Amino acid sequence: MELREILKKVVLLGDGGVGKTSLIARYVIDKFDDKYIATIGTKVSRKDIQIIRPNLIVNLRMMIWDVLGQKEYSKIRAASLSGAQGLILVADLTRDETVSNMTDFWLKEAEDVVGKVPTVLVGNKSDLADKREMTSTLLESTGQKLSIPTYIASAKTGDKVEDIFVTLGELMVADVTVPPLAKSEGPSTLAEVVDFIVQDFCAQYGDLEKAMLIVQHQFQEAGIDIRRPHRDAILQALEGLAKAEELSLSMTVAMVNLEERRKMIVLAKD
Ligand code: G3D
Ligand code: MG
Repeated sequence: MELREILKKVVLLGDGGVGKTSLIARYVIDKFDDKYIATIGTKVSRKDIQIIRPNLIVNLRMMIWDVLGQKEYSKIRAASLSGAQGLILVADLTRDETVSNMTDFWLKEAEDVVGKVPTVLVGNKSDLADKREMTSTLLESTGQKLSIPTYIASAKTGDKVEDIFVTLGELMVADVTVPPLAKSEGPSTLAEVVDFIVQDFCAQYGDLEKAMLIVQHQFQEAGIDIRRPHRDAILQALEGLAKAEELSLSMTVAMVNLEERRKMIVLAKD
């Protein structure tokens, strides 16, 4: 299991009053690190999410930029847009013109600055029933035409808000891969598998010295003779390593690692 730490800049765009600030406020619970850059009217919030793929855990930190909605401030916005790696374009379902502006104005402006980057379209205020049916349909067909994921959401009720950011996160890390472990060269005997797991544990733990002490302790507890490792003893030691990872990394990382290592041990040749 490989672990990657990735930082991405996300910018929300759309007409004034569509709900950009409200969507961010709804999604970003921890406002501890919020910064408000008053002079350029831009606020940056932070949100960490974890994306799990086969062989890979991505810890994604999104820096979410809420920029000025007035069309006139295009130069200031260009500065805020620069370097954006993901876009969330927002329209207000109760105002038709915000839907057409989303693609005709905002998407164009963004592409002029950053080119094509992962994007999600949002029709916000789905809780306001009147007038929203027509604009939802228009928005969804726009998204389909452009092959951009589209959500009908509500910052007020929270409906689909998490999906917007998670989908964008997944799109932004879609190109993050790990070199596949060549089957023929991968660990195959029990000793080789143990060697691989110890190295993998140390690499993920970060502090090599401490990691080796943990390995040593867990192997001793399980009564492992490193020259002739016994399968059941190793499986027992893996539990101990997982406990250490749960404390130092996270519950999810520990669980995914444990499952994968167990499989390797069970499949290894004596
Ligand atoms: P902006 O940042 O895009 O300019 P804001 O938009 O987030 O400031 O929201 C503009 C107004 O719309 C706010 O109302 C806000 O409460 C409201 N709003 C945002 N999202 C929703 C939603 O999903 N449903 C409803 N019903 N209202 C929403 P005020 O009155 O504070 O200006
Ligand atoms: Mg705002």
